[in-house]
Amino acid sequence: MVSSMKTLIIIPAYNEELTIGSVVTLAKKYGDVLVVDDGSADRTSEIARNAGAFVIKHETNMGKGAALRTGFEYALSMDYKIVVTLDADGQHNPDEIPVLLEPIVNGKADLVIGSRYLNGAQRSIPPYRRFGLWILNLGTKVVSNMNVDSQSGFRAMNKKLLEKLDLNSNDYSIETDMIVKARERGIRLMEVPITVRYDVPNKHKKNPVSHGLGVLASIVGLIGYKRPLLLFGVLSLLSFITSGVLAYWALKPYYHGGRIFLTQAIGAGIFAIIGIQLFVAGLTLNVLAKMVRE
Ligand SMILES: Nc1nc2c(ncn2[C@@H]2O[C@H](COP(=O)(O)OP(=O)(O)O)[C@@H](O)[C@H]2O)c(=O)[nH]1
Ligand SMILES: [Mg+2]
Repeated sequence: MVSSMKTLIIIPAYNEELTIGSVVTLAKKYGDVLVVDDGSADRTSEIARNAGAFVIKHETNMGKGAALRTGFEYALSMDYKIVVTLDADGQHNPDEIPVLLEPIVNGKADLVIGSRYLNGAQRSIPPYRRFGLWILNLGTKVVSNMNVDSQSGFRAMNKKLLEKLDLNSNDYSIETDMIVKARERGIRLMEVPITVRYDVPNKHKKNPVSHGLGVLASIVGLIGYKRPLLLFGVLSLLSFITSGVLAYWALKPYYHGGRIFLTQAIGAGIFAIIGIQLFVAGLTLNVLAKMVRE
């Protein structure tokens, strides 16, 4: 089944000369292919072009999110009805594109996410990555109420979604950004099972710690924006707990007939004040966030 609707397959690529050729060749069966070469220093552009892709090249490396946004702009300007995004490193299987297209073509969803959690494919994810993903998925759930494979870059979407979302992330946080904004704007979201390969030569461009922390920072930012009372409430609670521990420490000698530890007592006071301020900030921002939403 190949849809008759004009489909663009967008592949963000950064130094992927080893895999881009085969990914483009396989993807071509399902639509036009656009490779956004994000300032690669290798032959990604040349190979992609020879394999039959249209190539847009960023002069410098701007990040996966920026590359996808370049692709989305191109899709809108050329009036594509459907867009598929997939990774250039060979981790995704282009022959699964029809599975992602089906709900879009049949009008059942506006955004389809390829999920590693629906068919047990998550078992092939290395454990430390699985833990990181668990945290990012949880964070995404807190902001969007959607329990999905939030970091998967294998997705299909229709034109309506592209027109409605003004994405502004430049890095990997674009994946969460898209889910959160889709949810806000009443977009129908669905997941389908996909497989992911971990035996490819260049599967991760960034080290997992900075990659994960970068995405996490943006999710925490979103939590502060969407659910300020939760974020500030947790921080405030942590301050009060710290204050309690210090107070206990300060007062302990006093009950044994000695004098209180002054340093710990001052610390306890400071953390109590911080706790109160965080709580008040949370309440205030919560009211503001409500006002903005109404
Ligand atoms: N355009 C662009 N693509 C990137 C960049 N970093 C990674 N990618 C692409 O985004 C996809 C996923 O990146 P990858 O590092 O494999 O993510 P991971 O598998 O989740 O660790 C791949 O196709 C990369 O080529 C970047 O800075 N710019
Ligand atoms: Mg990868």
